[in-house]
This record gives sequence, C-alpha cells and structure tokens, in this order.
Amino acid sequence: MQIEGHTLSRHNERHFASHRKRWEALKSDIRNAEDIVKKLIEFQIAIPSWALGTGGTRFGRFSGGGEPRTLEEKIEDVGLLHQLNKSSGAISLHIPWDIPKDPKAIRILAAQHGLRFDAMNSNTFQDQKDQKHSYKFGSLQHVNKGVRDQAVEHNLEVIDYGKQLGSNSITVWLSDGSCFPGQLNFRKAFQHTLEGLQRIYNGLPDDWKIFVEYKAFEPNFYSMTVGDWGQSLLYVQKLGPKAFTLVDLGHHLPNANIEQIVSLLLMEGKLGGFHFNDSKYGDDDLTVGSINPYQLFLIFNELIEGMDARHMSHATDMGWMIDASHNVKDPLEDLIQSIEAIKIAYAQALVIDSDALVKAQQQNDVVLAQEVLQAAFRMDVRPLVAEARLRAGGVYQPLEFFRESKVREQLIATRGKKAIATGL
Ligand code: PSV
Ligand code: MN
Repeated sequence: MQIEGHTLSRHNERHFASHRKRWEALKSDIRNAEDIVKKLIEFQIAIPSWALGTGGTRFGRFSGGGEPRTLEEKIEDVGLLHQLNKSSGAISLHIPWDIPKDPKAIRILAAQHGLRFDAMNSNTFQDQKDQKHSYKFGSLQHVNKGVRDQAVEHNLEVIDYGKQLGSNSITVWLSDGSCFPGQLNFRKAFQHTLEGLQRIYNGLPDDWKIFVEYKAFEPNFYSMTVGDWGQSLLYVQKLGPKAFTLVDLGHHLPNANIEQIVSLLLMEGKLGGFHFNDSKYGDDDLTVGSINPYQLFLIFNELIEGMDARHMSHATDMGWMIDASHNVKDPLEDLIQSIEAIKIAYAQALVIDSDALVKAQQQNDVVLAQEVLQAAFRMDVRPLVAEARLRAGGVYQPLEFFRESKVREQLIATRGKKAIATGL
C-alpha cells in the first residue's frame, strides 16, 4: 500500500509549530547542527526481508496478520517504512527464503519504492527440500567434500541473484561448529571453511565485498567455526581486500566490549558490515535500543571515530542492516522503533564534543571524559532526528502516523488475517 502524500502533510502540519520550537532550541545548543542533519539524511539502514513477519522461537510463533506473503509484498512493506522514515532505502534478501523469480521485475519494483538491494544473505544453516546433502554437521567445515561443494555452489548462486538485483555484497553467516567435545577437529574445520570461503571469494565480481559474520554460540553450543571477531578477522585477512568482518550486536558472549571490537576492526580496515539489534542474554534479536541504548551510543562513538580516522563515508562505506526478529510486536512498528533508536544513537554520537574528549584522554582526566560522553548521551536529540526526517520528506512521528492511519488494519484487509511471511 502507498500512503497518500496529503495524509503525511496533514500529520506534519499538525506537529509543525511544536517541532519548530523544540528544534530551534536544540539547534542553538549544538555546534554543527546543519552538518549533523545532512549526515542523518544520508544514513540509510537496510531492512532484512525476514524481519517483516512475526518472528518465532522454537516454542512457537504467533503471527499478527497482514504479513507480506510474497517478496513483492515485502518490498512494499519496506517501501512503506521508507516513505515514513526516509531512512530505510534498502532491502537485504535471504536466499532461499526470498528467491526473486523474476529478478529484473523485482529490481524495478524496488526502484519504484526508492529501494536498492543491500547485502545478499546465503543460508547453509537449514536443509531445503530436494537438497542432496544435509547441513546437520555443518556446511563449509564438513568432513564430506560433497557437502562443502554444495555449500560453495549455493553461495555462488546467491552472488548471481545479487548481481541481477544490483547488490554488491554477500554476507556469509555459518552455523558450523560442534555441540560436543571431540565432535570436531578445530583445525581441519577452520581449514575447510577457509578453503570454501576462498572459492566463494573467487566468485565475487570486482566491485563486490564479502562479509564474514561471527557468532559465539547457537545453534552449536560447544564450538562455532566462526565464533568471534578474532576468528572472522583471521578468515578475512587471509581472503583478501574484498573480505570484511561483520558485527552482529547479538553475537557476543555476555558483557563483551563491542565498542572496542568495532574500534580495532576499523583500525585494521576490516569492518565492513553491521547487524543492529539488542539483547539481554544472547542472540535475543530484540528491538534496537530497547535494552542497552548506552552501549549503542558508545558503539556509534567508536564507529564515527574510527571511520573518520580512515576518511570513510558513514553512509556508504559500511553495510548497515537491522537483524532483529521476535514474536510479540507488530514487525513494522518494531522496525520503526529500531530505525529511530539507530538514528538517535548516531545523532548523539555526532553531538559529542570530540575535541574535549581527546583533551580529557590526553590529560588522563577520566572524570571529564565521562562527562563529555554523557553530556551527549543525555541530550534529547529527537528534534534533530525529526528535522532530518522532515527535510528528507518523511513524517514527523512515524509510529504515531502508522497507528493513526491504521496501516496494519489496511494490510490485514488486503492480505488477510492469516498471512504468514517466510523467514525465521
Ligand atoms: C544468525 O543468527 C543471523 O544473525 C545471521 O545474520 C542470519 O542471516 C540471520 O541471523 C537470520 O537467521
Ligand atoms: Mn546477523
């Protein structure tokens, strides 16, 4: 469904006066407000095709109705989100959950919604119908060459779909590992995996990147063959200049210092992709910023510091994607909240008085360093984020608009109450 332009304007006009007041007040408090607005407008976060339906756990799934039934409807949903927030101008496909039957037509449809195709995602963590070999004991790490070949072939096929859609990266997340001591020879598993990744790497077009995503545990609980940033870095360093590590916020052991990991990967020129979500215990895939917004802010501080040090573009030199999914919220409302949380954390990190922070660090003034960081974190930057959204042509308050214009109800009316999206 497309939102009528006049309903957006009506919503924005209603909020105009109070927004102006708040925005003018905030603007006078910030040194580089116009520059930040520009950066916020440019900063786009890709939506994964599997986040548009209600996620489940292994105990069940409670679908909410009106979920997209096809890839076309998923593109429609991301287009709708983008129309509201002007910050999600890209979609990331998971193959085989979302195989484009007619890639050319899908590409045109996406462009009509102002969307491009972000990283492609392969899937060798589930067996598909009619698949020759099983991934029960891993894919690229597998002791059987037939399984490894099949997994490589699948990844090459995913790259091929991506080429037709105009994507320029592939994310490889492997569930490979072991559940029990003795099950696996770690060295051989690593070497097989490296060999497979090398073959996939060799199939990359010149202007493509490969992201190697790590995860500490699940579905394997004793070892993971790409279990942490050190292992991912080993692979990507051996692979070559088109290979990068991808950080998924939920893939660390509890209390890991993710901001430090981000900083060092950037220092090495090896951070290429990012999956946003939030968690309390493990890979909880909760709404971004719902549990630990301070950590998200500290991560953005390191991202900006590290990217600026390498003269990287915040908007285009990193693959930004949401990777969240759970079973209690409306998926579109959840994504609206996640995008807002990302934008807020990014804006807060841009507001940090970095000169004062550097000075405090040089003087070992620990107290002042904390004050500088927290002055930015405690600033209410929502008018800044709203101003950027309004200038880009979005709505003042996406969540309020989504509810007052009864978007979900309309989707249920056209797609039905029992429509269930493919994915997790
Ligand atoms: C694995 O937990 C992961 O983070 C990978 O990015 C997958 O592609 C995605 O979630 C969906 O399973
Ligand atoms: Mn992920």
